[in-house]
Amino acid sequence: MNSPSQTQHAHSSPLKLHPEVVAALREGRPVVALESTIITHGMPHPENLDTARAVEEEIRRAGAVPATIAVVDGVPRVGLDLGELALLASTNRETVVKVSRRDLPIAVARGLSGGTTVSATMVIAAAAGIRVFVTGGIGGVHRGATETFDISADLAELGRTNVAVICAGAKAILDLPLTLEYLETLGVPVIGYQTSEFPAFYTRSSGLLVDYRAETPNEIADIMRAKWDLGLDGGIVVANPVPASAELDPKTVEEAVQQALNHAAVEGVRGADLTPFLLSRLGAITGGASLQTNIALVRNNARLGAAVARAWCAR
Ligand code: PSU
Ligand code: MN
Repeated sequence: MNSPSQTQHAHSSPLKLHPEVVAALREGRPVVALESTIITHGMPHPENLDTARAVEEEIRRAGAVPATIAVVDGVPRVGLDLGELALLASTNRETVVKVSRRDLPIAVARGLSGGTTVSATMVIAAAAGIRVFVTGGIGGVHRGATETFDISADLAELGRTNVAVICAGAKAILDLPLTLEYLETLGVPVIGYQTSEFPAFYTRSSGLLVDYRAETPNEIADIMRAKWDLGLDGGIVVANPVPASAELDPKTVEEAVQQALNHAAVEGVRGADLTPFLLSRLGAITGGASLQTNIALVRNNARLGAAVARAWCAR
C-alpha cells in the first residue's frame, strides 16, 4: 500500500464540505445526504430546481441538515449553496455530466461538473462521514438485463459502502424481482418502512415482499448500528412507499413504461443515457403525472431520511 508513488502524492481529502455540514458533523447533529443526478438528469427545468430546494427545506423542517452532493468544477462537494444548486439545475446538459462511481475520477481529473448518481453519492457521503442518504428510487437490474447486462452501479455500491439509502423502491422502469435477487446476493438488507411490500416507485405496491419491515426510524437506526458493528460493510435499502395521495394507477404506469421502452429500443438508447431517457419519456407519456409523483415521493423520503438521521445521531 505504501509504495513511493503513492506516498509521494499523498494529500488531504479532495472533498469540499459546506461549513454548515462540517459544523453539524462535528457536533454530532443529524445530516442527510442528497444526490444530484435527479437534478441534472432526472427532472426537467424548473421542476428540478424547485424540487431540490423543497427537499432541502423538508429536511431542515424535520430537524436535520441537508447536504446535496455533486461535482462542481472537478471538486466533489458536500452541501451546496442555493446559487450553486441553481447553476447545476439550469446548466446546459451537455456540460453537466452524469457521475457514477466509474465517472468520478474522470470528472475530478478534468475539472468537470456533474450530478452524482446513487453510487457516486454514496461514495462521497461515506467519505464525509454521512450515513443517511435520500433519493427518489435506486437504480437496479434493467428489464432485458439477461441480454444487455445493464445493471445499475447503484447495486454494487450498496454491496460495499456503509450508507442507508432511503428510497421509494427501485424505479418502475426496472425488473424489480431481479433487482431484489441481486440485492440479496450482495447481502443488502431491504427494509420496508411501514410496509411488507417492496414499493414500485410510482405505486405503493409491487406484489413483491421485502425481507424485513420496520415501523419506526429508531428500528432502522438499530439495524444500521448492528450491521456496521458486526463489520458487515455495505448499504441498507429503506423502502418508503409514495404517499397514497400521489400514487399513479399501476396499469397506466406499466403501459407508459412499455411505450417508453419501445421508444428507447427504436432510438437505440442504452447505457447511462437509458434511465434519464425513460424518465423523461414517462413524463411526456403521462402528461406530467409521473413527474408530480416523483416530486411527491422524494419529498416524502426526505421527511423519513431526516427522522432516521435524528434517530442515528441519538444512538
Ligand atoms: N431517483 C429519481 N430520479 C433519478 C434517479 C433516482 O427519482 O433520476 C437517478 C439516481 O441518481 C440513480 C440513477 O442512481 O437515476 C440510476 O441510473 P442508472 O440506471 O444509469 O444506474
Ligand atoms: Mn445502466
